[in-house]
Amino acid sequence: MNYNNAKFFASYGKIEQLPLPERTEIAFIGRSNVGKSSMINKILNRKNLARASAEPGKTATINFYELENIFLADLPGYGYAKTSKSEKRRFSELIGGYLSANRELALVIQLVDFRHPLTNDDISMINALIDGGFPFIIALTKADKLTASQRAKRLEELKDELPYADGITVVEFSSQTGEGVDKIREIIEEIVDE
Ligand SMILES: Nc1nc2c(ncn2[C@@H]2O[C@H](COP(=O)(O)OP(=O)(O)O)[C@@H](O)[C@H]2O)c(=O)[nH]1
Ligand SMILES: [Mg+2]
Repeated sequence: MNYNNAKFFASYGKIEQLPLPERTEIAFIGRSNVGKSSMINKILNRKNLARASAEPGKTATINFYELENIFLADLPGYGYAKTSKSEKRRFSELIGGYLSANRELALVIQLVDFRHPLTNDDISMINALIDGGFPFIIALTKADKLTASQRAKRLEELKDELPYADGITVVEFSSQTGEGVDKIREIIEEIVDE
C-alpha cells in the first residue's frame, strides 16, 4: 500500500452528500482533540493533510481522504464541552448518521486518550460500535505523554472501564513519536487484502 500518494477527497456536512458506498472505508472516531487528524497525517506520512488543530471542537464535517482504492473518513470529534448544544447535536447526528448509512465500513479506529479514564461519551460510542456489530479497534493516543508506569496503570484501569476489553485489539499510539503507526498500517492492509 502506498501511503505517500493519499489525497484529500472531500468534506461533507450532511450525510446525504456522502458519495455512494462503492469503496472500502475506514473511519476514525473519537473525542474532539484526541488526535484523529494527527493520526491520519501520521499514517499518510504528511504533516498537514488532515488539519490538526490545537483548537478543539471545530470539525463539524466528515472529511474523506483517498488512499489507493479506499477512503479514510475523519469523523467530527464528540464531547467538546464548549461546543453549543445545537452543534453537539449536529456532531452526534453526523456520527450516528454515518454509522447507520450502510457504508462499506471495514474498520472503525476508535481513538481514546491514553492518559485519562474513558469519558461517558467514549463508553457510549464504544457500546454503539459493539451493539451495531462494527469491526473496530481502540487506539490509545498521545502515548508519548505517559511514563512506563503510568501506561501500566492506565492499561490496568482500562480493564475495569471496558469489561469486554479482552476481545478488542488495543494499539498504543503516538503521532509524535510514530509509535503504533506500523501496527495500524498492518491492520489496514489486512483489511484491504480481504
Ligand atoms: N504529544 C502529543 N500530542 C498530540 C498527539 N496527537 C495529537 N496531539 C495534539 O493534540 C491536539 C489535537 O490533535 P488533533 O489531531 O487535531 O485532534 P482531533 O481533534 O482528534 O483531530 C493537537 O495540538 C495535536 O498536536 C500525540 O500523539 N502526542
Ligand atoms: Mg481533527
